[in-house]
Amino acid sequence: MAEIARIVILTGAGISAESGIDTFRAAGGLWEQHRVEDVATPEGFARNPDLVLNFYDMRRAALARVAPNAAHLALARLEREFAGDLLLVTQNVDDLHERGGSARVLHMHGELKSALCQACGMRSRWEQAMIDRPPCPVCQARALRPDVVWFGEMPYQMGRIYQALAACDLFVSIGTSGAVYPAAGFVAEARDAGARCLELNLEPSEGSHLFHETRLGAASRLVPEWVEEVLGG
Ligand code: BJW
Repeated sequence: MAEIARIVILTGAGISAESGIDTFRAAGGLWEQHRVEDVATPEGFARNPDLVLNFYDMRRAALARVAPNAAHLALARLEREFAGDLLLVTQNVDDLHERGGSARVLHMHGELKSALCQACGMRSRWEQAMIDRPPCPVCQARALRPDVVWFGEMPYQMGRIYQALAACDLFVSIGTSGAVYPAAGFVAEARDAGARCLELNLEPSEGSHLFHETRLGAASRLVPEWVEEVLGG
């Protein structure tokens, strides 16, 4: 592992599953409990804002009842101790990477603890509920929405992510089904750019054949083992 200088890591809902946060596509997961088109599209929000605000208010409040697991902690250790470049990109809207100690996390699908003002466009740190239409801290308009990326919307910081994928030696995908683009396409980008691609997942993702290696198991075991390998040389 000594020759690895630039790593890009992509995490998905699977890394937070053992902390008690539901994944999306598993049996009993979030998309079995709620219709995607109702709660995760701009059209669904326009049709029934109360339903959508309530869905995200509940999930934001639930963060207080969960804690980072060994996989989040291991990635924070990697950030502290790895001498090369590391970009941690998460599709997750929870804050478990930060609470596990990661200081530099790119939330490409937004964050539960952030509000996006539809009037002024500003993003503000947000901890409370939105159901009562609180005013935007910047412009005072009662036009806040959850700062999450819904289907049909552009994920955050794509330029920076593609730049890092084009330059990395190692791409590691952790706990994501590979069902949602553009994140599902990152492995092909990295592979085409010459990076080694490693998947750590409970079950093979949809793009599993594109990885040079897939390790199957729980993130809380696989991620600390892999971090130890990288740091141990
Ligand atoms: C464990 C485990 C354990 C369990 N240990 N592992 C082709 C190209 C480009 C776009 C499209 C395309 N075709 C269609 C599109 C459009 C669309 C899309 O992808 N649709 C698909 C359904 C086909 N994409 C979009 O609209 C995106 N925007 C966009 O494309 O803009 C244009 C653009 C084009 C080109 C370049 C750039 C931009 C936006 C997508 C937004 C997704 N939003 C959501 C909701 C966010 C808010 C919220 O949380 O409510 O994001 S959907 C949902 O899915 C959420 C997740 O981040 C995302 C991914 O889910 P994830 O994390 O993979 O979870 P699961 O449940 O699917 O999988 C869990 C995995 O964990 C499984 O593999 C388990 O095995 C594993 N696991 N326990 C380890 N203990």
